[in-house]
Amino acid sequence: MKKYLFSLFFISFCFCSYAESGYDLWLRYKFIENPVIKQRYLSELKHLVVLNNSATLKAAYQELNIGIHGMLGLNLKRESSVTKGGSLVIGTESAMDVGTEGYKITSIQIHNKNCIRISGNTDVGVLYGVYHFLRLMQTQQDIRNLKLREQPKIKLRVLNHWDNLNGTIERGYAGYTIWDWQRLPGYLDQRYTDYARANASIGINGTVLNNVNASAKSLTREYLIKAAALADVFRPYGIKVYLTARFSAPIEIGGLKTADPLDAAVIKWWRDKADEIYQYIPDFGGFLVKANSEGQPGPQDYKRTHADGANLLADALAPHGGVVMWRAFVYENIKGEDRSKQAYTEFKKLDGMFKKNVLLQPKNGPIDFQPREPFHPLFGAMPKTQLMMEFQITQEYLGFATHLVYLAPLFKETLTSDTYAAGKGTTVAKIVEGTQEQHQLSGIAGVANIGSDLNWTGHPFAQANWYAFGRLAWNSDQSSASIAIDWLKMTFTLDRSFIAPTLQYMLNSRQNTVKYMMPLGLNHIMNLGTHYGPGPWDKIPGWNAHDYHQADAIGIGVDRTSMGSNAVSQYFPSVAQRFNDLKTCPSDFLLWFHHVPWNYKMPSGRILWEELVHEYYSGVDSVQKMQRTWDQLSGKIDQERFGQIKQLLAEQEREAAWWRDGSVLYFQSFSKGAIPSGLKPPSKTLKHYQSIPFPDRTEE
Ligand code: BDP
Repeated sequence: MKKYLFSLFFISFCFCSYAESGYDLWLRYKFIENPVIKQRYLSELKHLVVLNNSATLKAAYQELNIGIHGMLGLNLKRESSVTKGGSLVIGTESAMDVGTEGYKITSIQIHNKNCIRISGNTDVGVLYGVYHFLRLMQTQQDIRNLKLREQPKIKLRVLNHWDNLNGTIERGYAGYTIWDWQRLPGYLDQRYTDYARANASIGINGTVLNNVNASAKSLTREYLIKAAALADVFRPYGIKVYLTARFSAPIEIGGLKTADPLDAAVIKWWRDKADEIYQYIPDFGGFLVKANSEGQPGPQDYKRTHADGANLLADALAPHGGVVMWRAFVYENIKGEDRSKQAYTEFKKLDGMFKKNVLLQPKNGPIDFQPREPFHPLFGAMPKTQLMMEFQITQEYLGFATHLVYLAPLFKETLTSDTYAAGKGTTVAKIVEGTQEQHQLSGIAGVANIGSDLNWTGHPFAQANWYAFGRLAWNSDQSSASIAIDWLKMTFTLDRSFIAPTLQYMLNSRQNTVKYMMPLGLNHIMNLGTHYGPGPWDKIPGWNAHDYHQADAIGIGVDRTSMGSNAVSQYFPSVAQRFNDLKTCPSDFLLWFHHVPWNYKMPSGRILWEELVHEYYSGVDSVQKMQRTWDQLSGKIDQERFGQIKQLLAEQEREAAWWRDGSVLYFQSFSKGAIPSGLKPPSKTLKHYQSIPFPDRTEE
């Protein structure tokens, strides 16, 4: 018992010792100063009854203890039955209508005593309920007369870590990997538990530990044992471990001559490998695979299809209940075809050919995590295939960990898009949830923004993107604002005079960033090497930014209409027609689908050239406004994070102006238009902006 209490103390000490460094994320459990609320909570929470015994309920109990101790200064002993009023009772019940991960939080009379009961069919459901309850307290909600019922809409809610075995992270901007491969399995960093707590608190139930550009080494015994140690830490928190599988692993670590998916020795190799993995990790989630994409090996190397490749792995995992998440991010295979069309061309014809334990994972849009993309046309186009969503939480194309960009509006924009696949209202969310076609499996993945930085994500506000991804993966009906409010209250303060302005600029931040980077549907015009800073002029072997904007003396944008590449035809007719017609195409996607004359009259009354310039300028203005607002918030939160954010906003402003001035001058060299009156022309020449060196910390 003593040892137990000590470890509890140790956990809470570790999690809270860095005052306001950001390490505590949204699980700060700040002491409640308001005497009325505190008193009310104290009267409701006198006893803590834990009905079942399991590692997960132990974790739930520990979390309640950390939380209640932090917020109320109270240490509640673990009791096993209700004897008094004011008991918080946690435990499973049978046959509840909340599925395997859902829960209920109810104010209820037990043996004539007033209690709050958190229950689910499974321990992990109860754990999720506990985190919800703690959120109610952290945001100081009324905990009387509770009648809450929650159940996730998507089954697999997964983080994708693009972490390499050497410690670097592809497109990671918050330091190095948190997986200490060298010291695993012997040394279990406290961070692993805190990582699991944070994820469980938002309902994440899976993590892919390594990069999609995979090393076969991660499937060797040496690394499987290390991964198993992480799985052991995560298991009580309901988180399954997955690994990326390099398609050529049978050759590289198996000594075979081929990785042909139809070869008997290859089939056996993967079966044996799966059997081996499950010996170490009995609840292993499965494989994530990037194949025949950007130089990665795959089934097409042997003239086989993506379905042949995915099914090979699916068969190996099936006896153990594992799944294959097969990525649909492919291009360049069909030379000369518009890149935005290639994944659809490749995969649509394979609909219905994947095994039951395969999920096909396209990115949210058809190109590559750009600041704004229309939804991927594969959503809706493959009704017989379980389609899983891949979002990018790490801000590869949205200012790394320097720019404040709240991504919930981006995630929601995609999920609420109507595909019209089965008529009006067939949203991307419905397809991803699997309800549209009654699929067995459903999934959503987010490329993680987590690293070894003290605050996990580099920018303090980037934590909100991890948080929002989890909350939306659970239920995408929630609004970006309500999620941001919860996050702000738990992460910073409940002070309304802080929340109101901060919320406003969080909600506007993504659109503002689109404006100063790639307005009106522009995309892929960043520096092509680093993916940071403007590069509409950029050209490197194999890439030319011009292909993506096609600016010339007449206009700008890529013609993807029926007169051009006809990418619009990959959408269902109502959507295709809307995008195809210049008049009905939303201005957010104008230059994505159309090559538009510079003097085209926009709905605002301005001509396109002037509209474009205005977008760039108003994007930068908004960052300046954010800075001014932030300055006025001094003193409302801790100095550490206030100061960090102030500095980051200054960087963001500098870089937003770089984007604006470089892009506007470059596009001006085609449009020959003047900078509209009232806007201050860039102070330097285009050459100057083109020669600004890019930050060193890149993957190239
Ligand atoms: C691109 C990234 C690259 C990734 C690739 C992918 O630049 O580093 O490997 O996506 O998703 O956006 O596979």
